Amino acid sequence: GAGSGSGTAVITRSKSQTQRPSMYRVLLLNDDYTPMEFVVGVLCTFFHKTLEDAERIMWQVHTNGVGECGVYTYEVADTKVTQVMDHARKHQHPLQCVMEKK
Ligand code: NFA
Repeated sequence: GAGSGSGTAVITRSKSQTQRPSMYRVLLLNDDYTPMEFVVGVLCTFFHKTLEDAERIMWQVHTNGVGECGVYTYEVADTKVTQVMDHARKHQHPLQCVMEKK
């Protein structure tokens, strides 16, 4: 380090003034039972997708097993996951919604 007597200098590189928040992907997972129309409704209602985008994302989840609903800050992503999981449970569908750090 740069303690007295070492004869070496420490050069510090300070971080930028402003910090952007970490972003989180909200994902839907495929299952064999949740109706396709229910998933499209979830995407329109909770993620404000157009019917066209909602249908595209639903088919992507159905085909690939997973698909992205949106990218949000932690608190917003966490709220969306809770809303979707509560909605699915209320309708007795096994739909799973999760978040992951980008
Ligand atoms: N795989 C479900 C079905 O065939 C549809 C579905 C799509 C479920 C996307 C969950 C997520 N009914």
